[in-house]
Amino acid sequence: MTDTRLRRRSLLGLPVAAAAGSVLSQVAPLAARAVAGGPAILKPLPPEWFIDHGTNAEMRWDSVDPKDYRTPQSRLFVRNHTRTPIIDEADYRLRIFGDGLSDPAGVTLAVADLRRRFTNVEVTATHECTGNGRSFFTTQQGQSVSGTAWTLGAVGTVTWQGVRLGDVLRSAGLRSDAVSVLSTGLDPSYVDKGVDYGPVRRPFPVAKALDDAVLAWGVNGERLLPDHGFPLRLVLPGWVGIASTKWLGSLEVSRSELTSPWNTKWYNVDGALTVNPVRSAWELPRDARLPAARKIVLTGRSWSGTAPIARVDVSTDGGETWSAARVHPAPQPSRGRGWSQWTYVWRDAAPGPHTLLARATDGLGRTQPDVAAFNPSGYFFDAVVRHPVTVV
Ligand SMILES: Nc1nc2c(c(=O)[nH]1)N[C@H]1C(S)=C(S)[C@@H](COP(=O)(O)O)O[C@H]1N2
Ligand SMILES: [Mo]
Repeated sequence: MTDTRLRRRSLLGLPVAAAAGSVLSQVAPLAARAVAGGPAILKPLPPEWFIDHGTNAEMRWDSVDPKDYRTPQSRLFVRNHTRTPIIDEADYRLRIFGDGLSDPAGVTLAVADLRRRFTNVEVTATHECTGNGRSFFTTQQGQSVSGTAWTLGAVGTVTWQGVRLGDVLRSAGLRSDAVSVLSTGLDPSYVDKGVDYGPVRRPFPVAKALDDAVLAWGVNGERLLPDHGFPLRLVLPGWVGIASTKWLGSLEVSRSELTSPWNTKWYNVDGALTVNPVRSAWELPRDARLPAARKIVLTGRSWSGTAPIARVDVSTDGGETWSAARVHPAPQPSRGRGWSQWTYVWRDAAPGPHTLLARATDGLGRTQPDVAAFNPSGYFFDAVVRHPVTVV
């Protein structure tokens, strides 16, 4: 579907000149405007918390507080295809339409309607970009890939507040033969090498919508920040970050398979990517200098898109020998959607350089390989990362 802004406005059934008088009104979608000439990300990005990648910002693992299971929204990574739009909640409506509904004209809902009419739910889940770890294809495997050179910080774990998408679709008249839902964002169109691909949008199966998808207005008990999708975003727990459309403008429900470049051209390796792989990170800077001690307490986290982490094995000698880390019980049981924290006590470490490794295995036996499967876009780097440190 070619979802031009004009079409979106007319679908919403609201006047085109919503922001009459402003130059932005000619280019910005209804109820959304990017800050022309301003930063692509609006929240503060202190360098001790974030690595700046332009329109994207990566969480520094060495800034993670081992006492805090969840990632504060202020510290959550940001991945923007274009820039964060400012949306006025008073004007905002979510449009749900399509031939997968008993009345294809569908429904229009404000966030307040969702909050009032449907059971409010919370889901704690690890939220991660498909390209997390991408830079290691190059630095660890010598391969050249395109895209943001994330290390391992395009990930966080948060508790989302919202309503079940399944409840909303059923109340909107979901037909039993509906198969596909296409979510579309209200951010500016994505233009790459002179081609305008339209706004970020991605289809997913009705089965996922009915399983555990959430329409979220909150994170960790706060309202969503503009950068994370205010006033409403989609959340597909356990799935690749691109599946969780921010600034959700519409949901098209269809009796036939819908597609978009975001599941055919991008985020696709022999098929659209859906469930996140298993990965692990140390809560340390790269090249950390660790003061010599009889016991050095090391911490980290591991996560998987499908199941809770069952075990984590670590090596402090570049992979020669391995020991089990102590995996902490999850404080936020939520169908095992969140990450696991772990601790390893490193005894009698000799001064000098060392390479730390961590390999997690989830409850379905999925684990981390030594070498990640190459793909030119550098998705799903799930190999064990070699983490250099020096004991001083
Ligand atoms: N509308 C819209 N939704 C989007 C994106 C975007 O650019 N526009 N980026 C996607 C990608 S690739 C990721 S990884 C997550 C990032 O969510 P966050 O910025 O809230 O951490 O949002 C997804 N949803
Ligand atoms: Mo992403």
